[in-house]
Amino acid sequence: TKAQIGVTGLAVMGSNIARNFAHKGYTVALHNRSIAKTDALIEQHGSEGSFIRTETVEEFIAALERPRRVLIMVKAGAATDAVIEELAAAMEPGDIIIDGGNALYTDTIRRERALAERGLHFVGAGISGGEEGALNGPSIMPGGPAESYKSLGPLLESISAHVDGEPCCTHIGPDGSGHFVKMVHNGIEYADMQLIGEAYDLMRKALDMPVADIANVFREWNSGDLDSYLVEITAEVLSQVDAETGKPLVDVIVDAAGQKGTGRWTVKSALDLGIPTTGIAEAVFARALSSATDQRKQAQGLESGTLSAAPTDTTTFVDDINKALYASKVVAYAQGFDQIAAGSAEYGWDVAPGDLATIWRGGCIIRAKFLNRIRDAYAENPELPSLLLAPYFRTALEDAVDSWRRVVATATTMGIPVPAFASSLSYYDALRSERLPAALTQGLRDFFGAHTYQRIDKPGTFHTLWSGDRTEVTA
Ligand code: NBP
Repeated sequence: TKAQIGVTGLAVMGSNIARNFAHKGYTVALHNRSIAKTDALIEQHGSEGSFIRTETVEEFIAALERPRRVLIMVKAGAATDAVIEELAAAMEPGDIIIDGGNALYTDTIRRERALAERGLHFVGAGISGGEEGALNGPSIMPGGPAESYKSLGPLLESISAHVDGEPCCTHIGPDGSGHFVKMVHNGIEYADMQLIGEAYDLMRKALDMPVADIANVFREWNSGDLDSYLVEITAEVLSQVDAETGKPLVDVIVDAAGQKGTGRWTVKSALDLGIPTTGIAEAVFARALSSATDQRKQAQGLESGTLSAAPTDTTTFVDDINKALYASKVVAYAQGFDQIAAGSAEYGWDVAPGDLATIWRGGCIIRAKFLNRIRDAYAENPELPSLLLAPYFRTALEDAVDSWRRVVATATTMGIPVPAFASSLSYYDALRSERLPAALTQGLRDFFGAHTYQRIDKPGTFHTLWSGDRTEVTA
């Protein structure tokens, strides 16, 4: 028998996805650059399903039924290009190469073009869910030609997570769209984690709560509006006690956050598209600041000032933090969806935001109950100008706004950094402002650079003769 799918790159993600395919009844051809990983998989899990062990790319390709489908799960970047080149040389027109790694979407666009010229289909598929998701059901965001989804879709959907009977996998759009939305997904994940971190920090520093109590608060929140994987695992991490010192584990972990690049890519793309993805940007910068350990060390002892309006009631303030977290999270998602809409327009992808809300409900790291609300919002109005303006979220934000302001004000007087809470509140306030100081910015730009401005009371473009008699002329 031949295999319906081949997986090359059998590190943690690839081997778990290969097992997931096998568990669903598919015969899976296995390949890895070094044979050790292939053998380890066969030895430890060979009895879980039908696998074909292969050593060379030629053997691997020969083991597949046609059209061949090969999923690449190697380190993103140059390794992916090397593997694609080897596979493409051995494959035939009509065959499908799927890249399930965290590729940069512009690489995916380039690769699809090059492979299409050789008659091969290339599908850049964002896969989220980490190790556990890969094995038991990830959220899958495949781009590439619609035609290849016909043959590939059923396989991918069968291994994906399911929520209410629906797969967490759908065709996102052409070429790089799948990896683009996966990138923004990761950006939202950064924002989500930063907001959770700020909520935790406030409970610690403004309320002096023991870590174990904070863990309980998150556990409780996980049964309300904030019900989500990240809130759930926050309770787990905060409950962990270090065996060596007996302290909460979080107190012995170095407070410098790492990053692999998808958050940075999201912000770079947001800058290029001109979309104010401020929540994600604050989260990426907060990680960078946390890692500036030497600078931070030298800044120890800077005075915090004399203001300090500590909250008087713990229960009330914890509830305020809950609302601030929810509202800021809605802002982060609203901004992420704006970026996806802009990317979709820029590249002609026609991405349906409601589909994303649907497939992010399960399997992925940002899975959350509130994605049902986002899905409903786009079902009701696919042309929503902003997620914030969907009736449900509008009401939720208006209900939360006093709490949100109290949290940011308290943090500010106490000298507790809340970049993501504060910037999302400012975003909310800027968006709802009738007039912004951008009018002054335009005046300044016209003054020093003759960049011109428009008037609110008549059409046309104008310039003031700032260095002359200061009369206004039509530009
Ligand atoms: P890694 O990203 O650590 O990659 C290891 C794999 O790449 C091994 O199979 C290795 O082969 C292979 N490889 C490398 Br490195 N260079 C190669 C080359 N030049 N030619 C052929 N193969 C090469 O594995 P991972 O953590 O399982 O992630 C796989 C992909 O999935 C990545 O793109 C990652 O960004 C993405 N992803 C990861 C997660 C996660 O939670 N880890 C989640 C979602 C997506 P070898 O065994 O011979 O060294």
